[in-house]
Amino acid sequence: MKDAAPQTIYLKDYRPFGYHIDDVHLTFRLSPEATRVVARMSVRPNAEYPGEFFLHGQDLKLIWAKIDGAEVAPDVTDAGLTCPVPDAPFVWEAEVEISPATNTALEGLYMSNGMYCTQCEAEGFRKITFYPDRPDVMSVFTVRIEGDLPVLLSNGNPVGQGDGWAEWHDPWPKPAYLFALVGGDLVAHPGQFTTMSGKDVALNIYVRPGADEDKCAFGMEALKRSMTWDEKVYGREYDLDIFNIVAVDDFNMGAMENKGLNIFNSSCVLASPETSTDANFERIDAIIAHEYFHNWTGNRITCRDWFQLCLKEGLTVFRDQQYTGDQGSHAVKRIEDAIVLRSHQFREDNGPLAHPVRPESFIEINNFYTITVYEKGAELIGMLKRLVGDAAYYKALDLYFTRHDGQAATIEDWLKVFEDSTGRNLTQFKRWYEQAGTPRLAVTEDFKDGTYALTFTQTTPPTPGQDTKAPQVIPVAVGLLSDDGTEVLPTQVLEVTEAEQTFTFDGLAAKPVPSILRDFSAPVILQRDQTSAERAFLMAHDTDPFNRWDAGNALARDVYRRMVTEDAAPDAAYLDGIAAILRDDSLDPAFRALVLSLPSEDDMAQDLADAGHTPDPTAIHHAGEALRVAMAQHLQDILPRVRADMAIDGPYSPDAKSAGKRSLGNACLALLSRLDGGAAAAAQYKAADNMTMQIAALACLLKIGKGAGESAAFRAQWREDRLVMDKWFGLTVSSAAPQNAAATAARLTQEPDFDMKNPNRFRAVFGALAGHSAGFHDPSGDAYRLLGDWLGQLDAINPQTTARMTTAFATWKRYDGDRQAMIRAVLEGLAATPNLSRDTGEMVGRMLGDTPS
Ligand code: B3K
Ligand code: ZN
Repeated sequence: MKDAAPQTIYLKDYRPFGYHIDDVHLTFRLSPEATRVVARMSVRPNAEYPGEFFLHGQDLKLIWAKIDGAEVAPDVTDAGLTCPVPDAPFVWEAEVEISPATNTALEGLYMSNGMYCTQCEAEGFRKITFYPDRPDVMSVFTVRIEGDLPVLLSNGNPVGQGDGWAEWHDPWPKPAYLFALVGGDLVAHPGQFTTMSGKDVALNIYVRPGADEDKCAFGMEALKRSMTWDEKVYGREYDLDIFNIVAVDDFNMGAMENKGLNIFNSSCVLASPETSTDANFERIDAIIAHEYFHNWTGNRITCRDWFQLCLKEGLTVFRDQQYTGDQGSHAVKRIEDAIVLRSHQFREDNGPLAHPVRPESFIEINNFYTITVYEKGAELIGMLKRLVGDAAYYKALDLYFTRHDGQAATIEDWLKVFEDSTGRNLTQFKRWYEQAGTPRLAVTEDFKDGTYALTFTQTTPPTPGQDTKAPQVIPVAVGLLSDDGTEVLPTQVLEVTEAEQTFTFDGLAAKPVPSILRDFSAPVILQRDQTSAERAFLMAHDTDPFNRWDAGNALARDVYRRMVTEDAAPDAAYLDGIAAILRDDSLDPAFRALVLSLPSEDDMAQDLADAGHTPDPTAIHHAGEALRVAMAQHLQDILPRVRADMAIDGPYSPDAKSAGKRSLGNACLALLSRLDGGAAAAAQYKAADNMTMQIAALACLLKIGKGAGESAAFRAQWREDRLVMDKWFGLTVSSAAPQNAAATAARLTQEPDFDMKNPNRFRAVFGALAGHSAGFHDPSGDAYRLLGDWLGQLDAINPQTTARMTTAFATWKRYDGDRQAMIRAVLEGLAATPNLSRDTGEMVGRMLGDTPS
């Protein structure tokens, strides 16, 4: 049943629920198309906030309902039910019927390859039973599952099992969004962990029997590393006897932190050297850590309402970033995170989908699981830590865990903890949560009589619903260098709080070279007139690795931009700068690989738009290719030597050091392929004994228009491995020539193993198309229409994935009139789709500018 006219929900309208649910007993009788769910809960009126007894419920067939054992006839709508209830504690019971097998939205209880599984965050529990499906209603769950399946799992600890049934009890009160159930023919990869206070925890990763069984070892090690790390760094111990992870093929996102029963997209947990790349290993490690860390930041302390989503997500992302940094290099991790933030979050901030880290309204909350809430949310935690210092940060976190354990908290609670434990006033800092958009921080310098001055001016452009912005507190880490590269002033954090503010440094013998926004200390755009010579100097000498990389990146952007707009030849300062870095064997290979990488084509489109040009994706693509050829020629004497130095003897290991070497070796290979017609890549493809080396070689070949034979061989070799095939589908689209990208994607949808119901496969093809800037924006408009058609079809099957993928169009206003007209037609066509979901309707409306956000 479709909803009535979509309603906007506002933060300002928050009201607590009128009842407490002290405990819940659920009984599931599993059956693909007619699962019965009996719920029994102890209800108590909330004396402080009396209200109507409304239980959410969606797509449920009510069989019966009882209050204190007597049957009642509630008033049921397509959003839930209301019922007259006693003004005293009572027992509510209801039985409903649901159909997991036909639930293609993958929200609530559904089936994936014969396995029952659930996804309840944000509002999926209401598709399982009638319940106050809101995060501030926390209760103790006991679950009985009946079904003829070898493995039946739910949250908490197992309390009993027999032939065809199992019972679970979770002692920790939790909101319904953390409920989970799994039933299927599964095998466990077991593990064990002893916590810091000596408690034994049984660990399991469950997969379907067969090939996946060999792909669990890395995930298990990652889980143990995460458990140890959270004890060591945050003093947080696990709190149940068992921790289960289940791999599921059909999943709308990466993974889900259900209490004691994490459910993972199989692409985010299964790994083997032959089938997974270094990037896969690093991502799996980070996601396992992220979901595990949610046990404290999300589960023990949850969110009062969905507007507070960043409370758990920003903090948990920050924690997983710290963890990944600890596994390898903090500098490299910081650069990688900044690349993602600038490319995707700044892009979101720049368009019609911009919203604050804590939004104030939404139509469909699933549309707000965004990079702004997650990654910018994490940046806010990082800024707070930088402002108060490490020791004060961990002290505040201890207070947060003590004060709010077992609660559903708010951003106000979070900031109050910091205010109380540090004495700092965070009123201005809170604007970071409330104001959307990326602040621009312009800086000018002055030097006179031994005094050096830096003047900062901050402005944030208007975003939907927010025309004016107040100044924010921006921690700017600054160091000063002398002209021989030695540090005159080590890093200090300046706190920019005014619209315009000057900081002075006295007693300097000569005008220094400033290194500003070290370690990317705030998610802002630094605007500064800087010569190529100064950038090249910083690229060679900055003692802050982030800014050293960033100086090279800024040079690359200049060079690239001028190649597009002026047909200029690449600047020698840039080419000499990267040559010097590449040659410097004292530098971390992963860092050198990052210095060799260019801004993406989409980054350049944004860069050009910011500079007042209308970007032409085709011209950007050709300039990028020409720049790579120029780089290859300039570096041709060094590339083979460095690549050879990066060779690794012995068996594959995904550790950060080895991965860094492969990353640099493959960056060299990509450039070399522009010179040798692909000979080295073809040889590497043949010799490869792990996926990182194999797929990098294939990508190099396809990029230069070769590799048809290798691609076919790859397809044949890995046809049965769905995760490797997702890579092949994606790479085939992303390496197509721009004018063939849409046709390539269309052709792939005809392959027998293309399955639009599987989000991984759909994203492999269409995510790659949307990410292929020149192909997606090909002047024919074919890619726009192809994606629009497929999203129109997918919406009826899976609204969440559809809505998310509409963001491919979010930058449409950057482009020329023809492209805009074609995209508008696609968006309007989607908006007019009969029975369009609330999810997609909201996204399309915001992009067309119809819905205020
Ligand atoms: N909390 C989940 C995301 C839920 C998304 C709902 N549409 C995964 C995570 O952030 O860890
Ligand atoms: Zn999360």
